[in-house]
Amino acid sequence: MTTTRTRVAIIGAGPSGLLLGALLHKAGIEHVIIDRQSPDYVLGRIRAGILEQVTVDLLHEAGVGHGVDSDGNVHRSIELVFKNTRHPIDVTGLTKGKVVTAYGQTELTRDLMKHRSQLGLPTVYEAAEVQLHDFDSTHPEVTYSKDGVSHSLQCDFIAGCDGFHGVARASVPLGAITEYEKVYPFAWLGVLADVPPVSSHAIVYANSKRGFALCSMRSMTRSRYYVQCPSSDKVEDWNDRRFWDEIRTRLDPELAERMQTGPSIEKSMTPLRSFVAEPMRFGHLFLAGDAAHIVPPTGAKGLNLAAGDVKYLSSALIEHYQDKSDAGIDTYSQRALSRIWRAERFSWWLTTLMHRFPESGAFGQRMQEAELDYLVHSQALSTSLAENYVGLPLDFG
Ligand code: FAS
Ligand code: PHB
Repeated sequence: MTTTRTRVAIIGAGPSGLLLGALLHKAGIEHVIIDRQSPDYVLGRIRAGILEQVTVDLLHEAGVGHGVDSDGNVHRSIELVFKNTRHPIDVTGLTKGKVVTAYGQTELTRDLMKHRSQLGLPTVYEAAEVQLHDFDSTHPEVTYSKDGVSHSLQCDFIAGCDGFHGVARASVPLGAITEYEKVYPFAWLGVLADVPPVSSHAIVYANSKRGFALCSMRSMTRSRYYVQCPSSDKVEDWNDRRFWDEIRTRLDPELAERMQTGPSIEKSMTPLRSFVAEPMRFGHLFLAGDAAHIVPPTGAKGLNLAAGDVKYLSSALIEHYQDKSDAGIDTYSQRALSRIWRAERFSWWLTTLMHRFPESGAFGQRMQEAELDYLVHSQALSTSLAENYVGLPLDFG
């Protein structure tokens, strides 16, 4: 067993762990990132596509803003489709100038990985048997094995940035954690294709009798599309032809006509759930990102919530080491959870509004259409949608 020591052990090299590492490095705080997968595996997971300004600002603060600046697509509106008609929502006008940026999580993660590699920061990929020890004491420890050699990493703090299926939350004694969960009765089938996006200035969200559809992008030549499908469906149930035919039935005629189709380069099924674990701190262990919460991707909040957690946690750790104050550490969980629950509400509300719920029948469809009709004609409700979509400020009341 080789024993090393650092200040902060970060479990997980996804967006949360990498962004936390970049911010701690900038503040001169020693840390090590440990992930059980390889970099290629992490990059191979196609996920989020829309960044709030809070997230873009954090990338700049971490010194990793060049990619989103050069290749991100700024969006000032979204479009809602219902009853075969498309309605623009002027997100920027309704929020006094705020925008979102279309920039893939894969590209963001690659930027963070490259930054980390150029700095030569300690990152252990393909670590096995990662275990957390004594995080309720002042001398927590992470053990793992790598290429058959056992390692012990002694540290001051552990950041559990290891996602929904990670080891950090699972290491917390059952009595110390409360979990809130809602599983939705459907999934999203996602397709990536090298065809020009049907809408390059606005994400399109469609409510139709056949189910939800979403039109997004990764660049001007690469599109990201989703359709709601039964939870029991498998990726192999959907060949490209079936996907392209189906998504066009869910859009308005003009958009369906305009959509360019082509071979999928990635196809994946995402189950939808809302999940929050409380609290997010256990002694010297902190949870951040998907390790602590999951939202249905409808509201494009997952990655952005993770960025918010990392901002709160990095500030708290920097304050601990630089100002010898634990005020940030002591309020981390409560501050993060306040913003998380607001995003959980928004993601649940938009998912409930836009998706087909078989059990709610024709009346349920009419209620959704009536609420959408009210929304697109109401300054108040469209402003509420817009201010949540661009992301609530980190210091929101
Ligand atoms: P991640 O899950 O990204 O990263 C966790 C890391 O921890 C992984 O690299 C993993 O290998 C590692 N790890 C896990 N267990 C470990 C262990 N025991 N030891 C060491 N390392 C371990 N969000 C959106 O906004 N829009 C979307 O469209 C969207 N689509 C999604 C689709 C899917 C299938 C999933 C799962 C999520 C999606 N999300 C989406 C949410 C997603 O973007 C997350 O919010 C984001 O990945 C959160 O980043 P992390 O917290 O870093 O967690
Ligand atoms: C995506 O581009 O993957 C994306 C965009 C907006 C969403 C969800 C996913 O609401």
